[in-house]
Amino acid sequence: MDIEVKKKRFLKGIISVPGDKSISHRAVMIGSIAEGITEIENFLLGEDCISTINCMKNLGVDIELKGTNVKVQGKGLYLNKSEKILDVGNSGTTIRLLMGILAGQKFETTLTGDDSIKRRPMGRVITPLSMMGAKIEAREGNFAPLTVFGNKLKGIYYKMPIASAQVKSSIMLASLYADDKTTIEEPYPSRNHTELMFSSFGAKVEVNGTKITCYPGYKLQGQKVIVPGDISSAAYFIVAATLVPNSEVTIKNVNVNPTRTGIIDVIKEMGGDIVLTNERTINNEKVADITVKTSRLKGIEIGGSLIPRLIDEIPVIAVAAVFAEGKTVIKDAEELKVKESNRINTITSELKKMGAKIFETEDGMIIEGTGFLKGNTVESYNDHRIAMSLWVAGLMAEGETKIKNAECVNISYPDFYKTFDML
Ligand code: SPQ
Repeated sequence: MDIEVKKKRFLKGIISVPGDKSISHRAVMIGSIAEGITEIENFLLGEDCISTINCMKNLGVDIELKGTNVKVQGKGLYLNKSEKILDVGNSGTTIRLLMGILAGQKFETTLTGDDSIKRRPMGRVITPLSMMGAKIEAREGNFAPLTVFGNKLKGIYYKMPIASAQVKSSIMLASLYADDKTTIEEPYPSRNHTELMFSSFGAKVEVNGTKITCYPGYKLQGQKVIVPGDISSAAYFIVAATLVPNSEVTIKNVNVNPTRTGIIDVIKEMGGDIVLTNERTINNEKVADITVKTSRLKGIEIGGSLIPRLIDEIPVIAVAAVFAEGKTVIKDAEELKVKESNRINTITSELKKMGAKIFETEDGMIIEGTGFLKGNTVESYNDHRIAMSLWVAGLMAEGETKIKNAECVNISYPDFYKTFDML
């Protein structure tokens, strides 16, 4: 499906965005290996999270989905062998976290996914899980399809070469099956939803700076989980309301976990007007309403420990940078090359087609703020974050912008275009 978007004169309204993708995945997986019932409210009905539900069902877990409510009948740590090859679709979170659970099972499981998943590196999870005692056979040792042979696991100390919540979470899940404690050290803190959910389900986790220690032997007990709105989805409204003239948009009930709020810090540092109200804590996660008004932006430098806090928002930050005064430099973001698409390359090439002065670097991009884009036909590369970023670019471009393969937003935000049209 192709979609067309035109320049907007203003955006006004109060909206909410769907449930957080990272938390939705984790609630189903952790609920599945807990004891008793886990009830999830405001679950994200995106294709990625549905892939997680389907995989867990194939592993013998009873899961009922009614609207955005999910009821998981926990099986405890040990699941049933799947009769089928598990298909994770487009979801990196599903395959990498699931590998951690499967490493400790008493059977083997084969996992595969779509063309994008088959290109994404799995060695980063295979290495620590193998150190724990799992046997994993993967195409070229690094790619799906892959088979995880469950085994008795041992606790390890693992220093992660990259900050990745998926690698950390995969090891944490495997640690539940280990004979002793496991400590993981990250170069910078990545999103900590697994740590917070482990604690609320009764697992023992200690966090000391960038070191996380998990202890086996604690019973996980099913919980009620209310999933807050996804800040990665809110990011498109934050940037659009900042850029489009005469705008004021409030996004209600957004997860503002400090490991995810890099987008707010960056847009504020660029000169954006963002106010958080109604701040509260639900299921250990911070939640707030976010109000954004049109502002003039200036270019800044983004790198270091900020990167894991806004990794998925970098394509839409690049759009903001086009309309900022001066130069924006994004560095230390090589991880973008191994997402659903090579996001350094894809956002750069498509914004260039719209007339942006944006240049690819080894670990990020440089954007000269020209304050101008012209509509053109652009490609999503079947990457939901690229499609949504290009939509925001289209709201600011002269003329019409046509986004090809725009239905990929279904991965994380099926009502994305509809919600924008409401404003
Ligand atoms: O699940 P997937 O496909 O990896 O999704 C993405 C996204 O843009 O939605 C990345 F492509 O988000 C990741 C994120 O980049 C979700 C995630 C998580 O839930 O733990 C962590 C980040 O990945 P990583 O590799 O830095 O751990």
